Amino acid sequence: KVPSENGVWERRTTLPAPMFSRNEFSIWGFLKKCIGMELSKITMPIVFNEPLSFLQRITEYMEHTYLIHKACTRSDSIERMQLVAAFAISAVASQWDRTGKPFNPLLGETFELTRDEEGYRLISEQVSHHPPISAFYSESLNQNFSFHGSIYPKLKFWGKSVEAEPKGTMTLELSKHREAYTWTNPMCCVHNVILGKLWIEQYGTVEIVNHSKKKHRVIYGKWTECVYSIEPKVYEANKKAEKKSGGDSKKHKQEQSTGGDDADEMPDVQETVTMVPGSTLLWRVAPRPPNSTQMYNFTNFAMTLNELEPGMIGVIAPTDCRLRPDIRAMENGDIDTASREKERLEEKQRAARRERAKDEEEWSTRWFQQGNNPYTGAADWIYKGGYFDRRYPHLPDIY
Ligand code: CLR
Repeated sequence: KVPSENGVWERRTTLPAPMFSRNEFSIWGFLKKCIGMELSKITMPIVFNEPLSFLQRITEYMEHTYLIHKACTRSDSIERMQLVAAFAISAVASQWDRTGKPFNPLLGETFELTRDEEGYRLISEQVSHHPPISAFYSESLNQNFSFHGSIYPKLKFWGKSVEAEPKGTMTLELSKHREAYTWTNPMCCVHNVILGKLWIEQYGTVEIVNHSKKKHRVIYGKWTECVYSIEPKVYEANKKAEKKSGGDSKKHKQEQSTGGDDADEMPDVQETVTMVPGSTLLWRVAPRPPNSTQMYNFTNFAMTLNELEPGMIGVIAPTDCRLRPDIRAMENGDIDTASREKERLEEKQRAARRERAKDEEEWSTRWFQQGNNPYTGAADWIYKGGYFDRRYPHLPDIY
């Protein structure tokens, strides 16, 4: 809460303390005791965490919301589609090099993000504990769009790597244009959990469906870097010419990470996207802040997520992640308190579950209800409304 020189409050650009060194800790030394166990049930030592809840981590999808605002201003549906595609890709850019494990949200935990200056607000809730499911709903303050979905991160342990499949549908509705887009997020793989340096890869096909359109543009680029759009004919012609001239006709196949004893080398992050002449740039990633490497490789956006802004206390819901004492202690560099508090909260959650079982009481979610996606029919979690009326009686005491 540091007021800047002219007395206006500004969002922080760093965390209160640098991260704890992970050098003396081997993930493998820990994980090998857990082979065959279901990964979501394993409690990892807290040094492998980052001081954000999973609800906050998925809110990073919102970092480049300006792309949706821009899409809303376009009258041409093809231009809108390109910007939506850029949004879907840019939404996962912040995951690059982010190998810290976010805190598992407690059942009923919520996270609110109101960004007046970026013209949107978001509410998310942990709606299921086993399996872990997080639902979110965001809307622009000028009623131009809503973006919502649910994420069930299905984790698989492959030996050398951990693979996360973010199950769940993303839905973007542009109300003025009466358009709805849906897509699913790419797979995420954390390499070298046994030896070598941890690094993150995201891959797989992300098909963005505007439920009424044919192919008009080719969109290409890299999730860590930038996205371009181009006329399909120009793109194909260029590829042909490139093949003829024997130019870099693309790419080593990603080898399966189960084989071999050596570490999977992390590709160099250089400017690797070659721009095809005639392309328009849709999005480019911003550089990470200078202190990022000591701060869990956070982006500027991520740095701000757990900040308690002036006037927030007593206004945000008492279940909000920012009020979790374990995450707070960790971001302050107090790892012992963080670890103790984490255990206390998890035990409190178990005790509450036992109580409910005794009374044969079912857990009821607060802001979302189970339903079907209106466009794809897939199982989904639908926002019930009401969070921003700011009446929070009878919320569970989870901290
Ligand atoms: C990536 C973006 C997706 C949603 C999603 C689902 C699962 C997340 C993943 C994201 C990021 C990486 C992640 C993973 C679950 C576990 C893994 C947080 C947010 C961490 C890095 C694993 C750490 C464990 C090692 C230290 C062994 O759309």
